[in-house]
Amino acid sequence: MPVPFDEAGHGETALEIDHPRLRPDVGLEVTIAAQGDDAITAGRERARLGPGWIDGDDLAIPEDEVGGRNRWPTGEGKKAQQGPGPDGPHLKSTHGRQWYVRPSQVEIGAVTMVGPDVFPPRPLARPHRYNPGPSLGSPTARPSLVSSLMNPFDLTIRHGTVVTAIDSFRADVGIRGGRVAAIEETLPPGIEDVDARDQLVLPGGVDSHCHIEQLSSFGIRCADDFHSATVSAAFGGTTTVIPFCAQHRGDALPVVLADYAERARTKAVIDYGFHLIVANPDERTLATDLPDAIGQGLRSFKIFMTYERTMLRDEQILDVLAVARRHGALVMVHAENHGMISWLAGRMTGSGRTAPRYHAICHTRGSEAEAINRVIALAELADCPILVVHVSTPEGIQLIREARGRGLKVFAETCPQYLFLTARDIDRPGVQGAAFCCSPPPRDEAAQEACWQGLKDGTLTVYSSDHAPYRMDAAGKLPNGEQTTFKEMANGVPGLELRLPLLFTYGVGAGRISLNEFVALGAAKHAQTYGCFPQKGTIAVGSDADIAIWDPLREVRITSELVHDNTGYTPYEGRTLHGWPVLVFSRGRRVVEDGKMLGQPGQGRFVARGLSEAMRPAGRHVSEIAQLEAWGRPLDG
Ligand code: DUC
Ligand code: ZN
Ligand code: ZN
Repeated sequence: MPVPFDEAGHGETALEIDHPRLRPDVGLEVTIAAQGDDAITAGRERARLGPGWIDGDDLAIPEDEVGGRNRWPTGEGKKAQQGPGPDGPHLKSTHGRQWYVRPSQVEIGAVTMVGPDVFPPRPLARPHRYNPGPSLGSPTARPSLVSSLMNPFDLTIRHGTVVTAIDSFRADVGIRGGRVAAIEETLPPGIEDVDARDQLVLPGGVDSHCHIEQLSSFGIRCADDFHSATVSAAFGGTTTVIPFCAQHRGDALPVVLADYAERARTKAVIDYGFHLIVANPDERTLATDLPDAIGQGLRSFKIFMTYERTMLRDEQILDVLAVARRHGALVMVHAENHGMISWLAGRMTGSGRTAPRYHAICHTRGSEAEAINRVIALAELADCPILVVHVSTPEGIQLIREARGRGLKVFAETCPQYLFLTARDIDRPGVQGAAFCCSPPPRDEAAQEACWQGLKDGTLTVYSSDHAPYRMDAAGKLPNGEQTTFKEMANGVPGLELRLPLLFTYGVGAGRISLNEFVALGAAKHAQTYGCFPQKGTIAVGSDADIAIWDPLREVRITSELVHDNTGYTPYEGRTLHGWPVLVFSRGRRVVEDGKMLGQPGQGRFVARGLSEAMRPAGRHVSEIAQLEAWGRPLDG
């Protein structure tokens, strides 16, 4: 049934259905595709029916907020009304979802009745209750008995649309002792109340790939310390970061770990975990230090297949994979073929081609694809899950898709720079392009599209910033000023703060992903994959009250002055974003409000992570290893 839209793109798609099976506890699932000038949004929408009439205003988007470029409705944007029409049960559902251009037509497809099990009775809170157990530490500032009798909650967030990775619903959220204590349609007042009407109540973002206060193998310290980086993250709606403790050749892991732990402890304003960069997999590291670190809740290692000073040989990669498999950790892989890159770089610099744009030439797509292919084979041999970080190419994504299709546990990540930048950004006069140099480099529009597709179909598991902050000066990317060659430039771009707002605008706002996918890619899947779900990454009873309240209509023009990291620039300068986190809580404490930082250095806590499903080996041996088992002489036997 085509539904016309008026010229201005304003209007409502009204769907009226009479159905003999309509009951108050039965839902309705409708397939919808909207066609517009240059955009299509398609999806299945579910209208939830309560007894009698649902208050239209509650679920509705005001008419003037629907349609129009760069405008989108709040929440799922459904109106659903049900009531006893003149001829018996009658449903009217008005749909207004996430179109950002003016749709000329909306096609209503299949209409299916779905049973009460799909829409459990109110309260709408998902039945996510978990016992945090002793490892999560004791909650902060428990209210006294008297105050908890008078005010059951320290804080109640009211009237908002709560969005998790799988669900969106109207609810009040009650917070006590730093955790979510109740999610109900209506809750009693807290000691504090926040009105989130017309706003989205989202889990704080989890950024599982960022470099903070990290010492590079060339001895350059990142521009951000744990204070500036976590402040910047919080302003962008992120409440948990997982940066790296970087071991260099010759470093003993416990010393490295203690150093980063101390730096973070006194400065972080939001919670943090750590991955380990393993560049020195000697016997002690493998036998003692990595297992010990896992025991302390550092359940992920990053290894490099390139860079002279950090890359591991295939045998070393297998050693690390074997430890991860045995003790339960996830191995993150920087997959680029070192030989291909350095051979090309030699040719370039040898002939005076040293400008930033040659960085993008040297890091060919093939070098990413070769390394991904190889590390998948290594992971298959070791029967150990891996996560390929910062994937940038269609070829790499396809290899990961195929590996997953074969049942291998190969997870992957992409980052803002591969969705929103291209190699053309690097191609600027002089050394200006250095601001956009990261490894792998941004590619082209086709690669961007492949990354979107990978996020959409689940080939790419998480969306992280890979915040690698360096200033555009001699202390950062330009050690030799204007004469700096692309080989001497520190690799990386800032992104902690804008990661989520960019995805909101170009993902949710553009109709590429749903709000639930936004939460999944920006928060939930990070926590699930890296072993801190549902403490982090969702809004559920028992979860840490890490919550970002987003104003979906807030328009923000990006400038370097607006962003709070220490690089002094942003690759996204001049863009206008739509949708912004306006109030951010970390374990129930306000950290960002009205553009002000309220968090204190040192209030962030270390998050010890546990075993996740992603870390469990698939339990599939290549035929030769299976043969060893059949002979009763397993690999380690
Ligand atoms: N790899 C990263 O993960 N970040 C910055 C640079 C790099 O090579
Ligand atoms: Zn890397
Ligand atoms: Zn990185």
